[in-house]
Amino acid sequence: MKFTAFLHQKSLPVLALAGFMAACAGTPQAGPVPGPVSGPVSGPVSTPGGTPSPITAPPAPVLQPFNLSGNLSMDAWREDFARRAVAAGRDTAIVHATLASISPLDLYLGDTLKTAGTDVGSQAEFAKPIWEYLETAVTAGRTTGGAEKLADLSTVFDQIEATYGVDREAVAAIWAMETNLGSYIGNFDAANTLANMAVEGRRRSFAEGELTALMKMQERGEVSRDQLKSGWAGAMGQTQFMPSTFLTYAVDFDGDGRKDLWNSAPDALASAANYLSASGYQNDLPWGIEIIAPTGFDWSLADGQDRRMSTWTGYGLFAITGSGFAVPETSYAELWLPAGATGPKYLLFKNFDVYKTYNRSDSYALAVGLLTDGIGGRHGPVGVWPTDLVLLSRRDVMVLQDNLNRQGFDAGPVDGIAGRGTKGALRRFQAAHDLLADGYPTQTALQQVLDAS
Ligand SMILES: [Ca+2]
Repeated sequence: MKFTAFLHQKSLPVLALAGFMAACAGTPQAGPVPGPVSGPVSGPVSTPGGTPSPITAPPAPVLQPFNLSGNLSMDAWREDFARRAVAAGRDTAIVHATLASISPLDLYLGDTLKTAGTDVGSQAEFAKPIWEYLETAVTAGRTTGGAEKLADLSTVFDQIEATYGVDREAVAAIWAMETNLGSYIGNFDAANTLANMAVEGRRRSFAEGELTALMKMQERGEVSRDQLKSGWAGAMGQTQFMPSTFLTYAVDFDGDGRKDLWNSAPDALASAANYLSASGYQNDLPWGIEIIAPTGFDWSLADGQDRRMSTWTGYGLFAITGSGFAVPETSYAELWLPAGATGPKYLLFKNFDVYKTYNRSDSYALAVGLLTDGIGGRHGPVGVWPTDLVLLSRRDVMVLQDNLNRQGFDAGPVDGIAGRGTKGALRRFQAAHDLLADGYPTQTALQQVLDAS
């Protein structure tokens, strides 16, 4: 009950703060009310004998007033959130230090609503054809740079593999993908970008949870306030950890007593390996294997279901490199067609889903997978991307989703994002109409759906 104690402090700024908070929250509290106290209180306590006993608990520090941020919504949110943080037991000085310098960012609170921070559809993984995304994500610089890092830091990677059971190429691929191997870690203040996200509102609960984690990181003495740099969405350091992930998975691998994901590559890489390991990484299986299939293969089997490798080989699939599948017959994989039946095709294993714990997009996970292979000297894909296909705009996708839903093929919400739900509905439509059932949303496929309406 530190909040009660802090209200008892008779300083004008706190009284003003309490009145302001009551006005904002609409609660019937006009000022500091000495209500029931269940925790330690400051001030003399009378004993039955009438003799004052000494104070046993130190007085809770007063939360200093904040300077105005320049945005009224931000100021009101901050007063309320700071009060709740202190009430929940956060250190008063750290609450203040975390929130004192926040200010509105155009990215979140500008007039033009260029809210890249909250609009999934505007993220690069979803907006471009997958081959355009991969052109910028899987570059020669990242694969050769990653291979050089494996050589430069071979001892560290030996220790990471031994400790966490995660392949070095996979860790380096995440590093390459997230911050270009530590060369760009973002220059936002994590507290400020998360505060802006909270004020913007659509992800307020998430952002407040991450701010709380940021405060706990400081309370533990693992980080200092001034080092908390992040990307625009609050992910920090060379392997881009959100504060809540940091709290659970960050490690001090170089042994200097600090979990420095910003400046220490060993700390950042071991933390990423720790996270991948906890997410279920399997070091005896690949993330995926590019395949080719016999003529007349039923592409509707790319339905998101895991099947045994013995089943896939029975259907006639084999590795495009010509070698056999170097995985157990009893292992499970999913057939995935990132660009339909005419593009590169993959069997995906558990590690693909592990990559998606970093970023839930399939395109992201494919980029990490291709970087994993490329850093290991195996460059893919062998197949050619069908760049001649005419893809759908976001508006076209909404028309497709709406028409699939009307015809009883559940495409999910009409959101203009051709995710797995939409592709699955299209695949079922195609199968029902004896069309090539690869579920890939092209202009041709849209026209077929419209013609059937
Ligand atoms: Ca360290």
